[in-house]
Amino acid sequence: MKKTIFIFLTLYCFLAIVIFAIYFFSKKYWLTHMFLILHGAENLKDSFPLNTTGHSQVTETSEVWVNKSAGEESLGVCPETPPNLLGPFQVELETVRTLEDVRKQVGPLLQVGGRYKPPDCISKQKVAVIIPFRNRHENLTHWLYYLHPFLQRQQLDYGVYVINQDGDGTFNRAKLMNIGYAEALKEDDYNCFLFSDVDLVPLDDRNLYRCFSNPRHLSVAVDKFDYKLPYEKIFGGVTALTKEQFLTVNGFSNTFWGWGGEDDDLYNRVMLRIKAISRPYAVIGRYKMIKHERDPHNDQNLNNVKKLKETTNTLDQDGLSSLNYTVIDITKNMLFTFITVDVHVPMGLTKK
Ligand code: UD2
Ligand code: MN
Repeated sequence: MKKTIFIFLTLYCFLAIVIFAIYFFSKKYWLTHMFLILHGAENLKDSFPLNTTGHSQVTETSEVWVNKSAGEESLGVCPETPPNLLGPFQVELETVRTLEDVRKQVGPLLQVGGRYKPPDCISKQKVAVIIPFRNRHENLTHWLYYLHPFLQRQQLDYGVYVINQDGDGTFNRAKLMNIGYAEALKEDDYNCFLFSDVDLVPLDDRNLYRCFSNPRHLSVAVDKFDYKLPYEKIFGGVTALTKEQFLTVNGFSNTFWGWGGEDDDLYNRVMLRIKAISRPYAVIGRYKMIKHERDPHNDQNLNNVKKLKETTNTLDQDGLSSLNYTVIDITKNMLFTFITVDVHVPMGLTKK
């Protein structure tokens, strides 16, 4: 009898030890499990190194997870309304600014060529900002000083292309725009083109430098014109067209030499092919034009007025489809890509 009781007690103790052991190990597993869940590292437990244990390893692993989640693949699309806009802001153009000052101020956030992407979201559009240029360096410095922070507040994915007409032949703003379009597309798959005079500084960052469902005229209230449209059909200054819209109108005409008319011709093209434009409200589309005289070799060309009656006939032959030019030099710095081009000024217009 004693022997039976002894065997029974031994078995009982053995069973108790086994049950306790099972309980002990399973509890430890659940504790670890709960810790991982609380630290958001549950999905990484399989990657724990086998030969290390302890909290420091767990923490390190969960940090890796946090870093990964902050990477670009996990970024959301930028909101329709950028969250950090100022609305109206002060612009003063008296201070003498150098490119070096501007580079120090806004350069660190940019990539070579005046390129920028918002760090915390993915922009829906990729915007090429095209500036027609010759010998307006002071204007360009002011423009860069105000526009880079402005475009960044708007969370745009953008690049700035300054298209510099070589030589002193008659200026051709519209052809420089077409060249900017073609050259920017050689670099990246831009789907929106923002054409801006170098002397126009916006006064309200709710005026979004992106493309809309119709070609957009942005500079609706310029100080020089008393903050009013000088005429209803004006389409000069700052405009934005998607790649598709720009192709539909065959770009600008290449044959408007000298001052005037090229902007009205683009308006005609848009009205013939797309039939509508869009504009921001005048209270938002406000600008300062940096004061300037008419430049040399950019006299008003009365021939351009006559050409405006011909847009219907010229649209298909004259534009992106007939664009020819020679790139002389491409220079990139942190603030912009500077492309010097020979626009093939016709004989007889080379000096005036
Ligand atoms: C008006 C239009 C402009 C254009 C022009 C006629 C507005 C607000 N502006 O501007 O878009 O249609 O009439 O051509 O509607 N440029 C140089 N160097 C030169 C000459 C011109 O860089 O030697 C560039 C520069 O970007 C300048 C732009 O061309 O801002 C237009 O020339 P403008 O400023 O002399 O013409 P403006 O103010 O009469
Ligand atoms: Mn001007």
